Amino acid sequence: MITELFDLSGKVALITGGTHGIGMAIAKTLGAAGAKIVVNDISDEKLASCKIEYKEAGLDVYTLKFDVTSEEEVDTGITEIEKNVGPVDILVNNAGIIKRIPILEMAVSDYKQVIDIDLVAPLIIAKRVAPGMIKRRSGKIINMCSMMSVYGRNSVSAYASAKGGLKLLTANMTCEWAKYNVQINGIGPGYIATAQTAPIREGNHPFNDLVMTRTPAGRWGEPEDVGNAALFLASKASDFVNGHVLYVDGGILANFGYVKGENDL
Ligand code: NAP
Ligand code: GCO
Repeated sequence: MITELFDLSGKVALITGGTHGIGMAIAKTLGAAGAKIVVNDISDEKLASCKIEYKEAGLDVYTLKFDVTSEEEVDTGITEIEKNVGPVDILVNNAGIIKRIPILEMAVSDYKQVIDIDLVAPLIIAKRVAPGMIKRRSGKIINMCSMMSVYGRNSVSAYASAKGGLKLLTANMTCEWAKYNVQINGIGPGYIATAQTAPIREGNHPFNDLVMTRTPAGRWGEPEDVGNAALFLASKASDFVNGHVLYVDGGILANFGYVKGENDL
């Protein structure tokens, strides 16, 4: 049956930063496909409140607090997951931050914090779970990249540096681990309506016009759009897809832009 391709029954999926936003959408989608869901965050409050939302979606999730940048906390967290839920079959490195600061105004410490969370943390967690995947000759790793893995723009230098690096870290994980039947891919969302983009989306922010003009689909993406792509990369349907970044962007990367007008030139 074609649906068996997307059946995640019996699989354990860890989604970092899964208490809201894109991470929650991914977790809900993978849970609906049968996976046992584990979400992490650094906020006790968000870990507690998300359980209610997941329950309303018919999902019992295992929640775990750890800072994805801490090797010690990651090791302790994964050990707890392996003991209480099972070995991690699907890792979604979703947790991430952005700081919108022009380069000359940005403290190097700000740059390093974004790199630590958005680029080094996916490495830390993948290094902890990949050995088990390699031993079992089965695993899926999904790194949350961005259209900023290939584009820059004013004020997001740290973020684009991290997401660009994550695109190539995904490629290098593939070079070393694909031979063990581990598939490592990225997802590159375009502009998605979440808390992270609220500052440049809400209150008639002019950035809205830019997103509408540059996105051929003519809308902001929804977290569920990304969740659907994650289901493909977490399932048997993508067993020969490796080192790839799947852009979920409404066509923005395909579009140089156009002049608004009668002929949309
Ligand atoms: P979001 O609403 O800001 O959620 C980010 C999540 O990461 C939050 O749950 C946050 O926890 C968690 N997190 C941050 N630092 C952490 C740490 N040190 N340890 C553990 N968890 C941590 O962002 P989003 O829009 O859902 O985006 C999710 C991912 O998609 C990010 O990697 C982002 O870069 C990427 N992305 C987003 C867009 C977009 O348009 N929204 C586009 C492309 C890529 P707290 O809330 O407790 O801080
Ligand atoms: C920004 C946005 C973007 C999105 C996303 C686009 O300030 O330009 O936050 O960076 O988060 O990464 O794909």
